[in-house]
Parts: sequence; structure tokens; C-alpha cells
Amino acid sequence: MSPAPISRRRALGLAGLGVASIAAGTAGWLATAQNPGGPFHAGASGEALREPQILDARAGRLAVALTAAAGARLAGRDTSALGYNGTSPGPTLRVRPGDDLAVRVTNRLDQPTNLHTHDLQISPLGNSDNPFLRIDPGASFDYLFRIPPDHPAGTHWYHPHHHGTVADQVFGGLAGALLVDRGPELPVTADRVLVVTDTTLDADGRIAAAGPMDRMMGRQGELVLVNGQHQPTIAASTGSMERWRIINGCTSRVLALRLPGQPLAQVALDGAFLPAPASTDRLVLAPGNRTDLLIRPDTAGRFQLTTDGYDRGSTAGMTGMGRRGQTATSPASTLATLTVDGPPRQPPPLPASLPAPTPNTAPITTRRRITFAMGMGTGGGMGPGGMGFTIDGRTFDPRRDDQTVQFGRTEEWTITNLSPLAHPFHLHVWPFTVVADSIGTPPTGTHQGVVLVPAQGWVRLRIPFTANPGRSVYHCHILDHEDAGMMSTINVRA
Ligand SMILES: [Cu+2]
Repeated sequence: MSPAPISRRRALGLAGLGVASIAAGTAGWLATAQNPGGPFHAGASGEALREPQILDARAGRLAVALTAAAGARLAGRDTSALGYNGTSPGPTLRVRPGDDLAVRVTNRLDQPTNLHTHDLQISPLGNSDNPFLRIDPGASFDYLFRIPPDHPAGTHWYHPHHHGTVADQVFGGLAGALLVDRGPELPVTADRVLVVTDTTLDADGRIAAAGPMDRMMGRQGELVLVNGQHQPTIAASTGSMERWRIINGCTSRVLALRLPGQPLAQVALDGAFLPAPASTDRLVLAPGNRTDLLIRPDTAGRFQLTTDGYDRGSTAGMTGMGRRGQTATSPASTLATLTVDGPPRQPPPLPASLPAPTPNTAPITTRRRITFAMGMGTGGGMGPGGMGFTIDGRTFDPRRDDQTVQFGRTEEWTITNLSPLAHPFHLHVWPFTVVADSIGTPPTGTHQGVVLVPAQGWVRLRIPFTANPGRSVYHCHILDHEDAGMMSTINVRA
């Protein structure tokens, strides 16, 4: 196969967001008026959900080679999307607390890449989860991720994190699940990984290039995929209890999950158990967030896992953007169908409690204010479409320390968003608890790694810096914004 270099991909000129994707029946026919290369025809919809290959640690170690290259099967067709070892998502890496995870990343792309183990609580230094590393085209790099023995069990993911190429590579298909597993913690009949990604392909299976408006608003794909499949089917029996680990691996799309006819019992968020299952009928996941759900069907039927439309804000009223501006809605979409067979049967009860991390109650030693902003022609350099994306008035400079933190302390950060778009805040390596926000979201009772900061709103976080000293980053997880400079450095000094 001859990989299609990204730089030579045909620009498809997608006209901003809200490009409608029309799925007709189960054939998965997708159309867009703006796609001069013709619509992409999904090769298969409704086929049984497949899981990425699971690579398991043995005797305390998992050594894997991941080659990032063009060429992956998506929506039942061979495409020139990007994959790890030829698949998108890449293999699921499963380790236990205390294990060593050794990953040799080989870059067969035509631009630099690297690897981020999203929300693993490990060192950000050296050849560990170091976002400042760069793997050039043709080169390989050996990572060693040492999982601490007291690391919580949970659902994480991995993806590239080289500043400037992250959105292209994740939208291209580079992502995979990374599970820390202590063994059977929940009495489930099935334990599934659902990696949700989105992308846009032309008739020839090439990834659409993003235009300035896509980069400004955060690109969203016309195709929403689960484990690289278009609207797959998940078969279950009555009386079962399944664990679904759902990863929002989309570049910018917010998922507002629903499964009408089945309550969603959330048991974990971002790789950390809640204190007890929380039942809901709609669950919002920003890009980078994960949730673990228990699904307990008691009668036969077909149930659609969908995402509602989600309003991420708009640029209306911003200087230079016109009165109507551009809206940034994540469109509604069907992700998968659950088919349940069997006579009516009661599933096992939900667990009464869950092994949530012990809440941090240390006194707050430092309070910081962090401000996200975007503006036309304002400070911090010019991003896509002339829009600047800043944190505290500046764009990313890897040489500068933006926050210096004393190791061992617990801090309170208030993230204020002056812009009319919601931005997901992500801090590497050090999970936080959301104490409060501007829209009154109830506390989750556990820690997390990504939180959506409401448009013109704020969130307040408690962050223990009690493990893993070193230098890393925090940023907007709309990956186009991160690439435009909405990222800062943090140095946690022992
Ligand atoms: Cu952003």
C-alpha cells in the first residue's frame, strides 16, 4: 500500500461546521454538498461491534510496537485514514497497577508525532508521558510508562500530542484505548470498549483537510464511528449486565449520550470510579472524557445509542465575526444499536458502592486564576482565520514556565472562559476534582482529567500535586485550539 501523505491530501474545502451528514436507512449513505470529491459511501453499517485487538501485560510488563501510518479500515472500507499498526482505533493496551508499559512508536507519517497516555498518573519526564517529545517522520522512539502500584483501575486512552499536528492526526484516526485493570471488580457478563471518533472522508476514502473555519470552531467529522465502525450492532441477552467503556476520542465533538429505553448507570468518569452508580438518561462527554456505564437490559428489543445535538456556543457578536457569527453545534447522530434477545429476565442488581479514589481533603495552599480567551487580531498571535486562542493572554511556548507549583501541595484553580465557545480544559498527569462551576453542575464525587468550561463561564478545581513531579502541560482539548496555541506549561518542582 502506498500511504497518502497528509500534505498532499486534496483540500476538500469543508465549509465550516454544521455540514449536515445525512444517513439514509442502514446503508449509511452520507452526503455533503460541499464535498467536490463526492460523498463517502460507508461500506457497512449495522455489522456486529468488533473490538480492537487487546494486548495484555504478562508478568508485570507489556511491550508493544505501534507504527503510525496511513491506511486503515473505517466504516467497512479500506481508506487512507491513519492507524496504529494498520487499525483505527489502534490496539487496546491493558496493564495492571505496578506494570511497566514499554511502547516503541514508529512514525511512518509525513509530519512529527509523539504519544500521550491520556490521564495515566505517571511521570511526565524523560521517556514517560512527556508532551515535549518529538518523533520525526521515519524515526522510532522507545517510551517506558511505569504504572505506580497504587494507580487506580480505569479506562484511559492514548493519542498523539505533538503540538501543531494533534488535530490532523487524531481526526485522521490515531487513537486507542488504554486500560488499567485490577481484575474483576464488577460482576459483568461483557466488558466492552467503545472508542468514539469522528472524521470526514471523500469518495476515495481520503481524510478531508480542515479549512480556517474548521480550525477556528474545532473540526467535526461527518462520520461518527465506534471502534472504526459505522453504527455497529451490540448484541446482548436479557438478564445481562454489560460494562461499556465509552471514550470520546473526537477532535472537537461533544457527545451527549442517550440510550432511550435503557437507563444509563454511570460507574466511572475519566478512569476513576464514582462512589456509587449514578443513573441518568443523558451523559455529556467533552473531547477526551471517558465514561464507564453498566447496561442492564431486562426485555428484548432494539435500543439506539445516540448523541443529542450539543450547543458548544457561537462566535455571534465577536468583533470581526459578524452579527450572526458561526455556530459550533455538535450534531445529533446515531452511534450504535443494542439488540437484546431472550425472555424477560431481571439483570443482577447494581453494586451498592464502587472503589472510588479517596477524596483529597488537604488544605489549599495556593489559588490560581487561569483565563481562556479567543479574539480577532488580539494578543498572543494569530491563529486560524485571524483568531487568536490564548490562555492568560499568551499562546503556547514550550520554553516558558507558565505555572510553577511546589510538589506535594494541593491547589485550587479557577478556569475562566471569556469566549463565547465552550472549551474543554485538560491537565496532564495530575487529576483534579471539580468543586463548582458557573452553571451549577452537581459534583461527581470523583476526580477527572477533562472538564468542559462553559462559554463565558468558569469551573473551580481542586488539584493535588502529590505525585509525579515534573514539567507538563494544560490545554484546551478542542485539538484545533490546542494546535493554535491554547496550551500552557506547568512545572511541578520537588
Ligand atoms: Cu478551545
